[in-house]
Amino acid sequence: MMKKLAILICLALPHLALCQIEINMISGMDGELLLEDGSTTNFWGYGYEGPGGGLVLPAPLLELTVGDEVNFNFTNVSAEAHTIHLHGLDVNQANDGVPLTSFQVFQNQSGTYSFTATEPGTYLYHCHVTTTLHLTMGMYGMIVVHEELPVLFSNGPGYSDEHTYLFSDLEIAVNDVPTDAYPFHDIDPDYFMVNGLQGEMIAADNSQAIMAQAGDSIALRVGSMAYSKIVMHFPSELNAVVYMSDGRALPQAFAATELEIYPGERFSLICQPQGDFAQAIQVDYYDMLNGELEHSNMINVIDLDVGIEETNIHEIKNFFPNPARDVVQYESVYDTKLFFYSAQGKCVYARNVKQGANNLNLGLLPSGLYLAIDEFGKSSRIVIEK
Ligand SMILES: [Cu+2]
Repeated sequence: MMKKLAILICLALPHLALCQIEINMISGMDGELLLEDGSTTNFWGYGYEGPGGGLVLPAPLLELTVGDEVNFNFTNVSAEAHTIHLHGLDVNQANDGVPLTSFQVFQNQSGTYSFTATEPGTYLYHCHVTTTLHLTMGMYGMIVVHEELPVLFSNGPGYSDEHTYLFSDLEIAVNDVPTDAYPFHDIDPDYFMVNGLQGEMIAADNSQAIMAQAGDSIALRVGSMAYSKIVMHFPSELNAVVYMSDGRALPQAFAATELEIYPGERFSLICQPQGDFAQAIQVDYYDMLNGELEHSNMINVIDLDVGIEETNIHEIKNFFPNPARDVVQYESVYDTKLFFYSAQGKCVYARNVKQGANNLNLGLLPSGLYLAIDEFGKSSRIVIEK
């Protein structure tokens, strides 16, 4: 994977490449976050300097390799002081971004956090000034420290592909008018995100989907900066095994169909999909105070071997009319979400459906053959003819 915009100076030694990494970011308070309903709200965050840079939520994913010597430079272009806390990384106190023991960076000043990436794993970074407010405003990102080889850790399991999912949430009233400092439990989130995207925006962004063939080994790096408790639900066909927690290998790896992630936690997993795995990973967000389910998001899992022409899985439901031009009726035996895949295997559209008859307007899809798969892996074909 690319280390975007990082400047690398590598010294090739007989068995080891030591890299000096310079990361240059800005922190700011004038971000604009697009929400699922098309509206926007304010966010504060980090981003790369220069052309193509600017504030993003979450902050840029940092990919390092064990042994990298890192200078994480940032310039604060906003009115309030900020820091970068390297959450979980083995750094010394002077470089960990906690204001009292490290340093803050004030308006139009720059600072550098220096550390060596000693342990492979999944980490986070975030601002540690008035933490509850600056976090919920969006000042967080993920750091992955890779081994030289594509393995989770030395003598650990290997993988052929890798996905990162950072879960977070926000309370719209706070982001719209960020005036106060809050105790942690006063944040009552009402927008719930996967990599900064909500709801149908996740399915619409094909890069969020896991695409695999049976037998592949796919690494998942997951972490939470949410104020909610996260529960991931893995279809059993994914054969998800949790190998690492909070930047260390677990003494005993464990198979998971459910994984709870509390605020600040990270896990590294390997999935080895088999059978009818073209489903979705459900991500539930629970209120930390009363335990109520607040929201669910879906991460698509696509079987690259299921060509639309040859699919024969569970043709249990049908569209009427079929072929259709725009509005079709779809009968569902349960409440679920339908993901529409083009003949190229790309998820192009997603819609919630209720138990019973649903009228769906598919008029925005170009003419062609589509495979509609629900959250339980049941599929139907629909032809759109304009
Ligand atoms: Cu801050």
